[in-house]
Amino acid sequence: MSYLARWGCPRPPPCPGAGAGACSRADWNEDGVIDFNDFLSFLNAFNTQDQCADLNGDAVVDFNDLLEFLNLYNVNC
Ligand SMILES: [Ca+2]
Ligand SMILES: [Ca+2]
Repeated sequence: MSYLARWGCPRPPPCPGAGAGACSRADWNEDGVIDFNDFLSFLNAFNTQDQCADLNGDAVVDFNDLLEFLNLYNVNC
């Protein structure tokens, strides 16, 4: 499945946290460390309904994705 079909947005891949430097999807700024800056960056994407914030892949950005992020956030790199 293509990126566009998967995420339904014109933004090119990868989403934050999915790049080569990322240690987890929660490493939103891909600096190899999961910290509060990643949480703030994710919240920005979440608040703007950025499809990259759809972490559970159900095509909706909602509270379940925030919970999914918190699960990833609690896993140290
Ligand atoms: Ca980070
Ligand atoms: Ca979702």
